[in-house]
Amino acid sequence: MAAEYRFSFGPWNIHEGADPFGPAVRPSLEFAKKLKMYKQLGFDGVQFHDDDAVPNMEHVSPAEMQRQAKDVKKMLDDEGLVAEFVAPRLWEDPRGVDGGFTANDAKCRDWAIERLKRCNDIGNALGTRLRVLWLAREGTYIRESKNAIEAYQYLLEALNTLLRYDNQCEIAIEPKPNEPMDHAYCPTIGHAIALALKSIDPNRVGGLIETAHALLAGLDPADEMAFAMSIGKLYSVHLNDQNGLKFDQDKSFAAANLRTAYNQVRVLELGGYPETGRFIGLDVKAMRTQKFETSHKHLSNSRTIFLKLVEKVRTFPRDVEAQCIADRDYEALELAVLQHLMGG
Ligand code: GLO
Ligand code: MG
Repeated sequence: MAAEYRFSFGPWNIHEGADPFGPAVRPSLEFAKKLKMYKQLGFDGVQFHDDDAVPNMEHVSPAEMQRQAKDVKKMLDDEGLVAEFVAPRLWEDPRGVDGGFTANDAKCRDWAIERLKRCNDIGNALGTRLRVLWLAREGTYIRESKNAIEAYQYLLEALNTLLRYDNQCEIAIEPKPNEPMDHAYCPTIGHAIALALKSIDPNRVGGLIETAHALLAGLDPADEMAFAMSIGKLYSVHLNDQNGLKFDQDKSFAAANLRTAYNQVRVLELGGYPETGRFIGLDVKAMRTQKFETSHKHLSNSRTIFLKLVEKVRTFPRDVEAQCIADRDYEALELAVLQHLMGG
């Protein structure tokens, strides 16, 4: 019996539809109501920003923060859900305006490290060891504004500080090449893993690969995943899709390119990802035009298509594949893949 995939998403994936050019178009759904939808949609894991769990974390004592996080853990337990990870949301605070870990202002760097520690404590209260670092504003709008060599050293120091602070936590770096910054540090999984290997505990640092981010870097998401898996460092994924080089679209999985999606599933299957017990995370947005009542469909649709693609990978005729490879007839292999995807 093959291991089952487990799915997760973050509460921000059910959203009001605001974009940089216009306000919200749908009402908000309160957190408790979102939690109720997880199981119905086929999901077992919840991805968190630290302030998704404790919204006023910057303004309460450590004890109060723990208390509130424990309340959220109770809500998860009641719904039969688990927290997949917690990520420090450094990018919305005024002190993170110039990045946190790589800010030019030492006071802002200190704040970022403190916030990372508090994020970690929230993670423990929620019952997850995994921390995700999406390095949103760690980069520049203008290269001359920072010393990039120093910036990478600051990032490494942030990793090491967290590893020392909690000897059980695991860290997944989520690379992205741009947006909101013009140029972000750690644009690819290669950068993330180089830092991981240089850290004081390489066994506890890996990556989370998001489809759209790899595409924005001009790379193939399946190959990025393969690279991480080849050294046991794929700690999570953010599956979605992206229609070329434009803003980060977070479209439903496979919506723009079915073949690229198929290859991500194929590589997850080849690498035995479900056996690792790690989650298939989604990071998808509903289209802005979607009505409130159906503004969760992008989640269940992405999961449905993922599972259909698992079937496609598992039923691809291995004998045909082997023969094409033996004959070095890659045109025949290409046709076989396309026909298989098209159902015959
Ligand atoms: C944005 C990122 C973002 C992160 C999330 C978790 O481009 O994909 O959604 O995944 O904040 O850290
Ligand atoms: Mg993401």
